Amino acid sequence: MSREIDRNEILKHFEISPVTEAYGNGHINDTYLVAMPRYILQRINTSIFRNPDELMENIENVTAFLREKLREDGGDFRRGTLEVVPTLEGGRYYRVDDENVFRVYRFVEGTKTIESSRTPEDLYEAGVGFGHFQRMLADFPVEKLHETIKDFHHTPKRAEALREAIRADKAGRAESVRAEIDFALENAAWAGRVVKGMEEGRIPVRVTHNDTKINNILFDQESGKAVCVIDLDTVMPGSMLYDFGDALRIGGSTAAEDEVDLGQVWFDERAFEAFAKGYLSEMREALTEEELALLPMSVKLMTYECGIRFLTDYLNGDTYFKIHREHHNLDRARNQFKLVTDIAGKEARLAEMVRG
Ligand code: ADP
Ligand code: GN1
Ligand code: MG
Repeated sequence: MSREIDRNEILKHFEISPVTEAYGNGHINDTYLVAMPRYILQRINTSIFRNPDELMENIENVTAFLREKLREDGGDFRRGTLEVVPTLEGGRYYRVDDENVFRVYRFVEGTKTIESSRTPEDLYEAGVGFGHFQRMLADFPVEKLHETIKDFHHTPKRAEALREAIRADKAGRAESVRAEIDFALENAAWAGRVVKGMEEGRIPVRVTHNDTKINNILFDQESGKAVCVIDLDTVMPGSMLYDFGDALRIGGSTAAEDEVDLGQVWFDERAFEAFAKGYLSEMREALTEEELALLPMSVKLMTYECGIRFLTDYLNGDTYFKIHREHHNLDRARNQFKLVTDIAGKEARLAEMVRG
């Protein structure tokens, strides 16, 4: 944050107030329960999401749609979707200045996120969660959605951005990462597969989440079931292959995204099997033959794409992803490329799992 912001001052601008109600059956005193719902306050990253109006319009539209769906289906409409809390003026965010734009969500109670050490059961549930999210949004009018980050998963354009970063070599690092650059460029040939399929109308354009890290699902603390898909900033028109592949990029790896000991970084076929089973329990009917056939490839594709994004950022001098140590982005890129190679060797087996 560029300057000190008093968060309590910010909160005064939102429609947040404790709710009281008469409580109990006492005969003497007047007793009230003060229900003080919890909230999440978030500063929107406006250097990445440059148009908060469009961003919040997307989120408002999608969450209102989901709430209605959940109500119709008898689902948990209170916890099953995010709920934007308006400002006193009825706005969807409060702006202090260009860098300090805040929003508030209702806190989804009784849930947890899973950051690491995922079991097959967790992955099955994550698959159900993301699959259900997509199924509920199947008839959302896709043309209503703004593209909050242009060409977010356009892998060939990501490869072009890498080439540009190599040419510019702003941080003077290109020579030291020749091997990674070679790997990235050698693999660029197949990376247009999904984008091309969409452009040619063979792969359907759907409403997709586009950032399906496992920690973007809230799971019920008691039952472990997926309750709510969060982090809706990148909900845009896209391919379901983006969401499927991206979830397993993280969920299917035996190590963290920035593990430097590559001997520990493998793609876990059982994780794929569990996630795919959950996802397909919601989505199998809706998918085309081509989408089904491309599920294994989508994991390799999204892992490759993320790898080249990390490498590009490294070459540009670490301006996009937050880093916590020197060469962090390079470590991440190497890690993702190791996974790409491992997934490639396992694709045939993964395809068998999809066929069931
Ligand atoms: P980022 O874009 O930085 O990943 P998220 O929107 O995913 O931000 O929020 C970060 C974390 O905050 C989530 O992983 C989750 O643990 C928690 N969180 C966000 N929104 C809610 C909510 N409405 N209720 C409960 N927890 C939430
Ligand atoms: C970012 O914000 P977060 O951590 O959920 C990125 C994703 C990448 C991911 C890599 C808007 O996700 O696309 O896959 O890092 N989000 C954006 O860990 O660029
Ligand atoms: Mg998140």
